[in-house]
Amino acid sequence: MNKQQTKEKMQELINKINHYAHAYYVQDQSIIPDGEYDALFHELLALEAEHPDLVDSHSPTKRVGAEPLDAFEKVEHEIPMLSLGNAFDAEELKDFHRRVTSGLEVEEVTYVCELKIDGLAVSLTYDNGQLLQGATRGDGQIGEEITSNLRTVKSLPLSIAETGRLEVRGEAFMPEASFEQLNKEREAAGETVFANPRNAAAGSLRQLDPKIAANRNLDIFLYGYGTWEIENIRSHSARLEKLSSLGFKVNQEWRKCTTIEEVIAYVEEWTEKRLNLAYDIDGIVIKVDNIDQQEQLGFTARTPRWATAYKFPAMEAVTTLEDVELSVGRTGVVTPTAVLAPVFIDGSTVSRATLHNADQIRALDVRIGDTVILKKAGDIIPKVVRVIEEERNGEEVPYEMPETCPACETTLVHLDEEVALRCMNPNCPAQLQERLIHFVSRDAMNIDGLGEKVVAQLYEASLVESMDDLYRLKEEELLPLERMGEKSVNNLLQAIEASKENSLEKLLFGLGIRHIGAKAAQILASHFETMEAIQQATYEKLVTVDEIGEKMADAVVQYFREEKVTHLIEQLRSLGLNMTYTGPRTTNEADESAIFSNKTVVLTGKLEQFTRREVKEIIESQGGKVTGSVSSNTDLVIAGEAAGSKYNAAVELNITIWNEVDLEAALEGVTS
Ligand code: 3BA
Repeated sequence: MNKQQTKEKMQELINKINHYAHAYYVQDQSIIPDGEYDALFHELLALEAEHPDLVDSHSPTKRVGAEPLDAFEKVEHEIPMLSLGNAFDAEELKDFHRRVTSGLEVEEVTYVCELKIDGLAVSLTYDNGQLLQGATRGDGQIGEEITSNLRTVKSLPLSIAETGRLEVRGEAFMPEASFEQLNKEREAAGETVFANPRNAAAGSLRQLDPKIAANRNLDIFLYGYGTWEIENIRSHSARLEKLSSLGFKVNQEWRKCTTIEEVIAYVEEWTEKRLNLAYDIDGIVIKVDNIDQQEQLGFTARTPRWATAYKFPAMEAVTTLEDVELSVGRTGVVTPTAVLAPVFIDGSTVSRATLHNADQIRALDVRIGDTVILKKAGDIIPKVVRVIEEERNGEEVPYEMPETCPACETTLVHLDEEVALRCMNPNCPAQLQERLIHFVSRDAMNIDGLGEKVVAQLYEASLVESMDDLYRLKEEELLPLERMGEKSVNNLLQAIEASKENSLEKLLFGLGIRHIGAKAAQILASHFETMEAIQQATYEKLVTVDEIGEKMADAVVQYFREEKVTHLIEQLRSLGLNMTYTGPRTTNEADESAIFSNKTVVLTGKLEQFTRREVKEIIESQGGKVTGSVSSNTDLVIAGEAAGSKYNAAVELNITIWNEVDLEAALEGVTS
């Protein structure tokens, strides 16, 4: 190859690598195997090593600059980076809307809603198609030049297909999983851990050696701009699309809203959905879409009048660990629970949190008396995430897990490789009670009036020990108990009686077979139809059932092999419990004749004839899927009394809406 050909070959490799990297890091799509990507990368590295004179400074191999810096330079932003005003509830969003409409002297205005990424605001300047400079926001006027650190962010293009000057702005952040991993490694290395992903991202970008940032798995979403000397586009939404098409990573959850009610619906939708995101967001940013209108509104001292930030209630709180309590689950697992000084967090007061197991207590090094950070995570159950060591005064007491069961004093053991400690006593009173509590719970036999307290009461009075005992309870045994009047006794006995008619899956789930949750129970019951068929099903037969895995099949076979189980089922049968499946017939999703075949349905408001659960069951049995919020993917909205924002959203998006009469008509002849 001559020089020209080598240069062309290198450019071709760069284009290919950039294309695949864009798919992988920006669009989250892996379009070639890792090995092939690595091969291209190494081919480029080799050519560059052979021809140092031909190396392009924006080559993807040049993300990590060579030398650590002594200090960061200060840089002045060409156009100041403003800050955002806040709104904390729907009323304040409506106030914002009133200010916008009256400022513009219009009735209606189009907004763009975006997720507010909880990271570090940065600015990136491109000229002549190349990334020239990256900087922190700083005080909005002057920031720090951190180009070599920002170049390491793999989703950020080093070159773009526009030659005009362009300054894009966005949020650098660390994904939740990378943060967890990083802290785990730091913990193991005896280093201090970061309090949250935001601090970890900021700490990484503040390093003078770019190799550190390069190893931190940072990411960036772009949402703003300063200097825009490329194609003149006059709406924010079209600019976001332009940034996407230039290869920038733009968060794709943004939505145009034409009323403030829609904005509020978006806020409510993400207040729930944010828990499932792979990164932290701390609110929603609402922006006037039209840029001429933005300019007309202008800004006050430091915040634009055309945008505001809705801030979510805090999900973290600081409190003290007062004690550790142990509970024994129905399978014998002993779980430590933190008893905390009550704190208000994300809408409720929290005074208990799970500590999972002894390993977790050791990993956190949490001691009684410690000041701790409490977090509401995706599963809504609060957990202790960190100890604030600086707050220790030396009087904190380390907690040791006991060696025996707190309920029956049997020696605790670790099964297989499990971290959990278990009590193996099958007659452990705590386990017996927990099994009963599970048996009567909503998704199992659903016996009203039989809560945790009543179960404990019945157990302590030696009236019930096993599930079948419940069906032998007599009025005269119950009446002498505390808080058991004639009326509550009657109600309770009636609820127990009524539960005998439950469809098989409820009983099956209630038995508490390992690995068999409510969903697996439903699948097994509808497939086998009778308890007998399930009792006799072989492992081979069980694993052929769709969605029943090996672990589940194994657990079912093992369970029904027990003589005690056979006896229990016999007892339940002779006491009159239904042992057949009477639920809806499951229809294949692909069955085109099913009423809701491949349809995404949203329920809103209250129906007269059906509970929400019933409607959901019917839709699912007829091939449909029920989701929580209305979007362009929704096929149908079923609206009852007092339908709210979802109804409005459906009208707005032109989605078919049914009322209860429509639903009944469609179900004619399908349900009993
Ligand atoms: N949009 C943060 N400011 C944002 C451009 C305005 C703005 C933000 C935003 C002022 C986010 C203040 C600092 C700043 C760029 C100024 C967002 C987010 N829009 N989606 C309206 O996701 N955190 N922050 N950043 N300019």
